[in-house]
Amino acid sequence: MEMTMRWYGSKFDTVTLKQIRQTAYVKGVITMLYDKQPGELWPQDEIHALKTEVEDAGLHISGIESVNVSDAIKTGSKDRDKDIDNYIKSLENLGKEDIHMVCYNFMPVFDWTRTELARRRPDGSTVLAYTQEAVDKIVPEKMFESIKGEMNGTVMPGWEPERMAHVKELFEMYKDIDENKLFDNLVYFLNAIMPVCDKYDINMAIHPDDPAWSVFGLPRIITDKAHILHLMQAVDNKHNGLTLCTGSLGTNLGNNLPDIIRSLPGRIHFAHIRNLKFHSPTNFEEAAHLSSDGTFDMYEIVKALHDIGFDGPVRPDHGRMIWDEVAMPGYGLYDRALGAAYLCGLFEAIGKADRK
Ligand code: DNO
Repeated sequence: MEMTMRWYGSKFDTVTLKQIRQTAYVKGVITMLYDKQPGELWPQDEIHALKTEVEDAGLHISGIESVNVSDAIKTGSKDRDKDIDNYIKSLENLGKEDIHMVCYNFMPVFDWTRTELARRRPDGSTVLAYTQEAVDKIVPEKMFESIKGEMNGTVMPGWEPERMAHVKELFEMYKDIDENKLFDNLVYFLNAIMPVCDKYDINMAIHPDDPAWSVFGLPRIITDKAHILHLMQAVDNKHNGLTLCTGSLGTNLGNNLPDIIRSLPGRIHFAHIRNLKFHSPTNFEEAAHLSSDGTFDMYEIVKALHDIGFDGPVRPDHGRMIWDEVAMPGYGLYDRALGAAYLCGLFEAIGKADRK
């Protein structure tokens, strides 16, 4: 595995490449052209400029998160083929720049959903949190308004104001889309892009739905082992793989994370590792990475990744906001750096114990 950190680009991130570079065990960043809208073409010169900036700081690009998929592709509406053409060209441009891993999601309207961005924990740190009760009380159009004030002035991925201004129309687009249609549209999309992925050896890593169940009545299809295996079989190409996101799949306490990992040898291309603390099955908050602070056994998760020979990029996912840092919720430097150190320790210990 390779330890990485997500970086949104110098225009958007409070964390600098220099700080990431000095986090000794992090050699790569997961980044993106953050101002591109879903469906927009990623020009090669812009990718090249981003790559040069990262490499000038002594790091490299380990993968992209995300090249976002447009709602036309997700709903299969009339602009889908145009948007898929742009997606293919964007992948080609990434391949030409020697970038071989792309994370994306197929969640309708909202990307990940949280109801609080700064829940205070007993130690005074703040974290992202979710309660189903809060979602059930709110109309979807008000969702963005309700969390906007806690974004610390940043633009959060999946919650771009440009998209959120059209939430009503977005919901309208999905009114006839059920799980089966959404799944078919995903398969159509993957079949269309597999040739360019084969040509440039690009691993596509779908991000699970977060939380791993339907919100606001919208269909969700990447929620558990059965759905993931179904997708792997429907497009049986090694470039069609998963982002193993413990914090997303783990929202459903019925999901056995080590078992999901062990069922996917060769198909996990990227790992997001973080912990959650549950107060009830539908009320949880993000915790520090270590096992004892939350619900998941991080040793078992890392051990399963090690045992299947996972060798892709890993990133410590959302961190708590600690030490008075002001940053994009979940994406401050301090707690993610602590998380990366802890995860590197687990990977090193498990790897060495295995060789003895
Ligand atoms: C949130 C992230 C997601 C993720 C996308 C992948 O912090 O994990 O926004 O990047 O779902 O496309």
